[in-house]
Amino acid sequence: MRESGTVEETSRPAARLDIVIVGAGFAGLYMLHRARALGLSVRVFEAAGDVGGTWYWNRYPGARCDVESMEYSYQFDEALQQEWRWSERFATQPEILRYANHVADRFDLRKDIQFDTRVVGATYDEPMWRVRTDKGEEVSAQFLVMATGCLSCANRPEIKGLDSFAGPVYHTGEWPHEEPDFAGKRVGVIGTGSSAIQSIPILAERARMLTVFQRTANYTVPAKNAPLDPDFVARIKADYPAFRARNSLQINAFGSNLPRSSIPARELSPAERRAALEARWEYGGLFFLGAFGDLLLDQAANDEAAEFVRERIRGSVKDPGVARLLSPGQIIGCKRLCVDTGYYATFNRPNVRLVDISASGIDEITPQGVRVNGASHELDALVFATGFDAMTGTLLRIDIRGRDGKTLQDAWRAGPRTYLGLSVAGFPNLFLITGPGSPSVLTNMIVSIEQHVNWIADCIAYLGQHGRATIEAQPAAQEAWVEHVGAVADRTLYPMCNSWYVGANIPGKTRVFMPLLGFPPYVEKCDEVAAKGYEGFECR
Ligand code: N01
Repeated sequence: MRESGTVEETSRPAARLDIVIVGAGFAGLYMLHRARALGLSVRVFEAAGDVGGTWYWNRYPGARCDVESMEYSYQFDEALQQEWRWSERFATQPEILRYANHVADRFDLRKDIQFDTRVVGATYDEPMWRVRTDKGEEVSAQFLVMATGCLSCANRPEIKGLDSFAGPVYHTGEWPHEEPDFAGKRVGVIGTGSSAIQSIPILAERARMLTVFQRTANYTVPAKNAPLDPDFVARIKADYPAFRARNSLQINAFGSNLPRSSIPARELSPAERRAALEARWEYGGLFFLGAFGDLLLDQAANDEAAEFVRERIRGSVKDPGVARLLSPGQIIGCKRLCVDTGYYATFNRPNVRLVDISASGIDEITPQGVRVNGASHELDALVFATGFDAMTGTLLRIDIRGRDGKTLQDAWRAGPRTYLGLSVAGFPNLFLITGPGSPSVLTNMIVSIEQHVNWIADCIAYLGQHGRATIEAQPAAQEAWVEHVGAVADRTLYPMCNSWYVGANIPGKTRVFMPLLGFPPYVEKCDEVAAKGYEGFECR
């Protein structure tokens, strides 16, 4: 692991490179590994002080993954997947960060990573990209790969008086390395998404008083987390590739241990529907959404699952008024489903208070606390669990300019437009890893990352073998792809609520359903495009 605050001695190549990679999370680390194997000169720029991406920043209390740990890891190296040992069914943030560090050490990746350096701009100056950093440095590279993550631009809502607050203010997505001491403190949490739902039960144990400001109640299902059973691990490790292959055939690229049911709710009796929901609730985790084949396609099927969760909330929360406020009304699963340990029961604690801001919002933040509907809530510390400008935020805050100086901001004014979520017309040799228009956030991210990195590495190798210097998406192929992504989403209930999938959490953001549903057909399409000599791309 890297000593914090130091810059590794590197075998830094000259400022003219084959490839620049932005980000040293799981995407950047593997892209670096593949680029090296191709013999390319490469540098990774990373804004953080070390590797890990989302798991470096999101170190709030209770942070853990909602994809099972036996699946949330790389599969490109059999020895790596055999030797690493996870301790729990759902891994904690510190354990996942240790894994990222292990990978960086094992493959000697750090020597090509420049930490504490943010890329602020990149301009295509044919045939090279000129990449600028916040340290005033400029390098040029033939290829530019954005491994910047989908949830890496913290959403800090503008609330009147925020700067006046006398105590410390935290954001779950940029949590300090030194754990804040909340003992004896009155702590406020704004937001009730996944980050809040994981951290609230722990903050409630640490703080004297915890006040939760809720704009929209969210559905969450119990994780049923537990130490990993050694026999279960041994069975998977006996043929890890087969387990990976089964998972990659799932719509979300995970969960073959309990696949999504293919039977629509209407073909089941009421007792069978109830039994399916109960079994999945007991199993724990995101599997709940797989209870019916049409849970995210049919309103009636969805209503039944939603009502099942509301019943569980009424069963857990003693105060009926609080239970009512915690009960969501929207489609279940159309905002990302949350996975928790003890969330609803936390509201039975005498030191936890729920404040409904759905109608009034927050009036203002004062030096002493938060005012809602004229009532003051006095606080010593404030936690923003307000999420991210998802999928596009991190890319658009970098000044990326393609052919003829056209900015990415301009190209995406009406929402992100990509071909395969990998490439943007007018931006030659720019690759996005898990970009909008790819399955990304609707899948096991590490599986999607590996698929993208493999595709990009193969593409770069192909260009070299065929004496081509550039690849660029054709505008017509891109338009057809954007239409396809929208059409797939429109067949489901997904676009119907105000989720970050459609950008609804960011005022003024164009409403577009950004990820593509369905991992297996997507992989098939990417493979077909490559097999046809990069169909839909211009290679010169
Ligand atoms: O963010 P969110 P998150 N005033 O956007 C509220 C992944 N993740 O960091 O719903 C008041 O989900 C907002 O309210 P509303 C996962 O993909 C995974 O929790 O917009 N409130 C909402 O309640 C997840 O989906 C894991 O009305 C405001 C909350 O803040 C994604 O990251 C763990 C507000 C934001 O919820 C993001 O999760 C954590 C305002 N101005 C995260 N603005 C796991 O693997 C926003 N809110 C388990």
